[in-house]
Amino acid sequence: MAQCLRQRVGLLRILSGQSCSSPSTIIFPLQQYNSSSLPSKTLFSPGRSESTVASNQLDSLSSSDSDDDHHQVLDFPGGKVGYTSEMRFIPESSEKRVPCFRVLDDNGELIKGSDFQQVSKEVAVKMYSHMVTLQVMDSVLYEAQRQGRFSFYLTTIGEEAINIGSAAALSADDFILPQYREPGVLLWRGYTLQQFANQVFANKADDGKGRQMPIHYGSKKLNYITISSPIATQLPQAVGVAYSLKMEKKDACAVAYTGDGGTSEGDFHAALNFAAVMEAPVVFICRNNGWAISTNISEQFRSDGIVVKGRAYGIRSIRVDGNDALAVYTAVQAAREMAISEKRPVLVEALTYRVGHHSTSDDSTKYRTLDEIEYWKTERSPINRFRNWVERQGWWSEQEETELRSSIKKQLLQAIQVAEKTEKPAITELFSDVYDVPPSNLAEQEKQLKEIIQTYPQDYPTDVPV
Ligand SMILES: Cc1ncc(C[n+]2csc(CCOP(=O)(O)OP(=O)(O)O)c2C)c(N)n1
Ligand SMILES: [Mg+2]
Repeated sequence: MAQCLRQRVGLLRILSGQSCSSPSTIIFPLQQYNSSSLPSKTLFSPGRSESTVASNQLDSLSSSDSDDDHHQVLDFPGGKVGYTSEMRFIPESSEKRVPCFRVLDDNGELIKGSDFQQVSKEVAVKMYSHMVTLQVMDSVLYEAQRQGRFSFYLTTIGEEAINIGSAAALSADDFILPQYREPGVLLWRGYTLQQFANQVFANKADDGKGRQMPIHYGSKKLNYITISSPIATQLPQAVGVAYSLKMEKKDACAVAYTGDGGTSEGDFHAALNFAAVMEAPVVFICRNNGWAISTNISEQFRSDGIVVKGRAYGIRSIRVDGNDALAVYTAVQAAREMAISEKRPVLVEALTYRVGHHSTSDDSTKYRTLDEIEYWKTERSPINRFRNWVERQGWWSEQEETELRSSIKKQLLQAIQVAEKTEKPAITELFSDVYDVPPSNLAEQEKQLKEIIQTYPQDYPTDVPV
């Protein structure tokens, strides 16, 4: 077996993009050579990337423990490859699944010998408070939607550790390209509860001027690109953002979030390949929560999740326990550091579970059991786990918990009242901000819309100024 090489970043071990193979994942060309027998020159140019060309991987492998005597290599475009006379296919999957990086056990106890980035009391308490704020915001806004006060909502319940753990590991200069189940990242960056409420109520104070569906947040000030409904479009866009950051020599990266369902889109694959080839400083964070609405992951892919897809594209990758805030924080911090300093993409697969329904348009009990949901809500709660750890450090108490929850609830109820009372944007706002001078067809559409509203007022909301 070829020796398994691992990259180390601080204490954290990350799956190297190409060269680490477990006994059952045979990477066919890499097993059949011995570095001492490599020809000194290659006939083919290795291309631009010093870190990812195949010839470098061969050079960097110190020895092969194969008994195979075919220690010969051939030059091909892309670099030298060993050859074998034995016909062997790469197996479709390894026997062992890629392990999941974890720091805290289910009880919030630190696992001995864990590679983890220590956090200060201040950061830990801020992380915990934001996880709770997100949870309370979700429950209050979800209820408000069920009362019919606005049209749609989607919770992040069960994924608070991914949201807050990753947000805390990033810098404000990093650009976030979210899917939609990452409002915690925006919360961490300073988006206020009032701003969240204004968006879902689509009022005049909303940053998006009420043009988007609820939960499609965005903030130019906070480098949080507005959410797009079509799944995975943010992924290739993130590569472009990352590439421009690299060209401008910024000490920042792009961070793109996707769900497991997002990886079934062509855009995911285009983005990974594009990022690898362009050596773009982008961190892809995949929240693998088991479901894409009612489609289980078993119907989406047959690979060992998402993490192994990184290697297929030549991207360094790690699998992390998405319900462990400290593990997410540690891994994302290391991924960010590598992305920026080494100018390369990194993929983080965070395993988790979507505890809520997909959205208010879904009833998840139609396709999964209540017991399963309850188990993840209670036994595997990322909030309880992190709370146990923070309490063990002596940084949190029952009294602080009660005060925090009641204060956030009050702030939210107040924010909802204000948002609900605030006027809606005028209908003309639908047509502004795209063109300096609106073209004639758009001006015509605006005129027609106003006429239709005036003719059929009963079919249009009365609170939208025409
Ligand atoms: C291109 C496209 N196809 C389908 C949809 C409908 N849709 C919205 S969310 C979703 C599931 C996405 O699942 P996942 O990426 O796993 O995210 P999760 O909801 O689990 O966080 C689907 C299919 C869409 N918005 N865009
Ligand atoms: Mg999902």
